[in-house]
Amino acid sequence: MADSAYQPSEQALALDRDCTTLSRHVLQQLQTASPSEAQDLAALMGRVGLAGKLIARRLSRAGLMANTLGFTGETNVQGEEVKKMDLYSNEVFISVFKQSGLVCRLASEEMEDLYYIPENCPIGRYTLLYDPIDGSSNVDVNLNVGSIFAIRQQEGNDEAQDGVDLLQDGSKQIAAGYILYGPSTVLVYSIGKGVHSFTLDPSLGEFILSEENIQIPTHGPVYSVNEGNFWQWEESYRDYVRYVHRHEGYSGRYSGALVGDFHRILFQGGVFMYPGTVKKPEGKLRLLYESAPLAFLAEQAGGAATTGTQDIMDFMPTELHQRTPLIIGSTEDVALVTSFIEEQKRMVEDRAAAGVN
Ligand code: P6P
Repeated sequence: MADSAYQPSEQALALDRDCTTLSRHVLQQLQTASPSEAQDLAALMGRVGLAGKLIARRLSRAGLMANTLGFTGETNVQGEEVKKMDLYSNEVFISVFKQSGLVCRLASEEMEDLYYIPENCPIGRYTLLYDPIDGSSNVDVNLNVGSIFAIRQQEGNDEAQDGVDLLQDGSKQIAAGYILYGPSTVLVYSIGKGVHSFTLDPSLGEFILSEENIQIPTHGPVYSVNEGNFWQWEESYRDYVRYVHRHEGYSGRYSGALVGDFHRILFQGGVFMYPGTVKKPEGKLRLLYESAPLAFLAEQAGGAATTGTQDIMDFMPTELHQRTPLIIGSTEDVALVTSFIEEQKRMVEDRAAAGVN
């Protein structure tokens, strides 16, 4: 009888996929790593998934629950009005990672200082940096929001509790990703071995693998920027927007939530940018828990991320809530934006050389 190799049925393949949970996927990628490192990262990613499920559950019923929509009346370290979902989501991450046993410190957009979990610190060598709800102004109008996270190894014992070891470039991130709360809840992450997405199956209560090794197209039609700031930008950014206005094949898409805008570009290509403005010359977005995690993903997916003059992944922060301008997405589209920046720089240098002010 011919030796017919076993051909799994469609059903068997579907079941295999349903069994590829987040923690399982991390372990599969870390087969050559030390068992303890693999187990730690699998556990940490499982915890990120739990935080996402808790936040998704609250968001799905936000309009029906007291104390969920609207503002708390407080202002955070960013000088922004705190929304009730910001506070709730921040507390979700604190509770979830307290019980992780692995994370000693939390750095959050919503907390001025580092949050220490003493019971974890003797053993826990990890720091979680996160924006618990990115784009929270969208919550009250039921539009997409996200959580952004990065995981770094603690270096030294941080006796002064000032987290100086966190003020390092993006290469120190050992994992990064985001959770997008949209029509479905999607978790996208990388541990430096490609970018992968998982979709929350509410009937299972599990994030199930939906896309592996995502690659950003080298060019795409989307440009994503708040054109309401047009007159606050440097001329080079205005020149770029004039270019896309005058050329076929570009579409403006801007949701007011970085995670959703980046997610679209991750799959369809294009560029997102938040340049410095007159009010915020250093930009609005925070490096350690917004731009750097997404830059990690972008580079893992074959894309690019820059401040306009320096790769985001190389930028050395001087403070925990460091802001930078952000241009991120397809390599060709990011390069087109930076070509206008370089052209402007050349013009200024030429005028200076000619003694023209
Ligand atoms: P603007 C949300 O507040 C956020 O941090 C990002 O999610 C988003 O891309 C940006 O700010 C929106 O800022 O100034 O365009 O409203």
